[in-house]
Amino acid sequence: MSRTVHVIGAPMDYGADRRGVDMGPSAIRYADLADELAAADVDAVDAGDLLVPRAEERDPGDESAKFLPEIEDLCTRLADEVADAIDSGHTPLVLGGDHAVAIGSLAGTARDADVGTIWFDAHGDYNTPETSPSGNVHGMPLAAALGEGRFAAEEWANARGLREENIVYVGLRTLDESERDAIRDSDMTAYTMRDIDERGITAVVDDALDTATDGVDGIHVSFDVDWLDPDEAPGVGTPVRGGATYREAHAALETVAERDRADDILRSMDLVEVNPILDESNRTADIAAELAASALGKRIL
Ligand code: NNH
Ligand code: MN
Ligand code: MN
Ligand code: MN
Repeated sequence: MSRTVHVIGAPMDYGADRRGVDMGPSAIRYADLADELAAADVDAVDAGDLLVPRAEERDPGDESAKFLPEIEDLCTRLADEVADAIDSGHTPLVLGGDHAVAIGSLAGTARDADVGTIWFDAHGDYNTPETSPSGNVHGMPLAAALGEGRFAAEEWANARGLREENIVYVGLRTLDESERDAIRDSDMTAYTMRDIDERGITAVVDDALDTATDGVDGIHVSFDVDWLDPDEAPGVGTPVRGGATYREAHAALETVAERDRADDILRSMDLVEVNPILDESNRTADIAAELAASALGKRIL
């Protein structure tokens, strides 16, 4: 039975300081996403982009969570589309946009199911409006989904069936002070780049999959391209050196695909934070398109 991937563009840059990440969906499509998905042997339906008013037309408003009403509007529509795609038996692939779009993906994928997630990211994305040093919502999606701090009162942002004990970070390398304590106190599991150095990426992802899939209906893979080393993926707004190599990133997602082949665990996926303005010859978008294929089952042999 072949899989149908439902591609949804979420060209939003309200959640980050650097403009340009709203062009991510175009850049990833231009990087031959359709051919890559065909090589993964999946059927793909491109649902186009959600409409997003330009940030320049809006006022950022509350400095502790900038553009939150605009993010609510986009994420509410995205959650509905993700949930509908899953109801039709399809696998949503959300193209960002900054990582705040994951609030919508998670709310949709975990609307009527128990869900775990693997978070590939340099960052923890676990700030709340109360703790964020920047007020940028792309640093908050996991806290929003879990209803932490002020997000307890933002029902649209809460991912009903997302279970904290099934959330696993892979390859963290920079955290804000407040996030570090909150992650330590949480029931989430966190593997840092150091774990990858010591044990190798496939062993770490295998453990992450065990935890993320334990007792749930499936997992959401949220892939922030700043997880990759900036030498590989320079087109990101918040680069941090010491990231995953090209092969580590593919091997990580090939490991997800292998588990999915055996146990049918992959419900939905995000590819976020591709910023074509900061990129070199679209190489970050190229890698993003390739990585989608690896996650969805493209094999070398
Ligand atoms: N932690 C910082 C903040 O809250 C940076 C977050 N930036 C990201 N997250 N790109 O993935 O602003
Ligand atoms: Mn569909
Ligand atoms: Mn992120
Ligand atoms: Mn990041």
